[in-house]
Amino acid sequence: MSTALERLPDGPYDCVWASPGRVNLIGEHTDYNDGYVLPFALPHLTVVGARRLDGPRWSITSEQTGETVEFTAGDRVEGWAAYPAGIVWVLREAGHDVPGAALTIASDVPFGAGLSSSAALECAVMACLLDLAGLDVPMADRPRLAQRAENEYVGAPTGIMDQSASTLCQEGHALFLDCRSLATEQVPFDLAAQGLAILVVDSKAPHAHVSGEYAARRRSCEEAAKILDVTALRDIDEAGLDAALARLDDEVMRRRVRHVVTEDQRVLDTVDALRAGNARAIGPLMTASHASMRDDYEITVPEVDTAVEAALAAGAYGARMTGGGFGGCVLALVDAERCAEVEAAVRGAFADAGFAPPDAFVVTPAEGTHRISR
Ligand code: GAF
Repeated sequence: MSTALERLPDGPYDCVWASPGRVNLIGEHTDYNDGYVLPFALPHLTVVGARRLDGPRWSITSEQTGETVEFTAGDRVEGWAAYPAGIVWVLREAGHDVPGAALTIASDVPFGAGLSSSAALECAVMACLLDLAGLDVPMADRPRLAQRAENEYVGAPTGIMDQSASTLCQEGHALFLDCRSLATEQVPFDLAAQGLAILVVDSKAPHAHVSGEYAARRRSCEEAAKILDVTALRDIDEAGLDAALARLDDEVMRRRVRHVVTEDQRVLDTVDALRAGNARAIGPLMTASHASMRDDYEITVPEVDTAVEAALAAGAYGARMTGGGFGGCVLALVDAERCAEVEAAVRGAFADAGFAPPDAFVVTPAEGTHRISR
């Protein structure tokens, strides 16, 4: 199968940039609570070729659909092209003189699978526009800009994890990000050295009401933080959890808070295990994270629960849904030589349950946003 880079139509381009999708190893719905996340970049890339145009006008062409969307400054763009248009908007808002450009996009990041295809698109477009403009905006400052584009232009109230992962991840590492200070640590994540692998199962579950449910979870956390008189749920640790829960009347809100507080601790414990070179130890943390998303945060669906259960029954050390939820992908930590067996078990369980067949692939941590010379 050809890669996105191979499918990118021949230029000429003034520059070509690539940004990856991501999986989150652990730390779900913690980013907008000022908490901790631990994503790594996928080898799946969104590649953008850019050619400078005269005047403040932009055209975006998708290699996949052949569709071209054109806009000028101040236009309101909808649909998939809202992501690149949002980047033009946010860079101009930040006072940058964004040159007109024709952008051509090819992508290997599965769309709608919870693997951050939108962040990959945003980050690669931003890299192209900054390159064309000759602007040296540090990589560390770019996720905030891309998140603002997604929040304020596209209108999705997401946190900062996906744009940070797509921009800052390094090959062979998971990115430990403190979403309050934005401090980062590249945590070595070389599973092959320990005979292990991460199997990704794309459940293909149809997403329904995702954005409304995401916004509702976020609102509930913010309301809880207000009641508890803290800036964000990050300010509550496990030692203070019971006392915090006792101050909340609403049972649903109590469960949301318990997920966020315990999930932050699981990220810290996962990072400790990886720093100690003990990747197997993260398995139970992954599985506990899944249970918390299923029972307390209520963001899983039968397909992902089935994938997790089948992977564990087939001998995975741990398994969990990754990403925003209501479908999407599951990660399973498995012995490298048992990937095919675990995959077959998940496929069997899906067939038994009458679900559409899932996709499955093994991933290793890849590079964040980078320039392509061609
Ligand atoms: C989505 C969001 F975009 C992220 O910011 C994050 O909240 C994630 O869901 C859940 O951890 O990917």
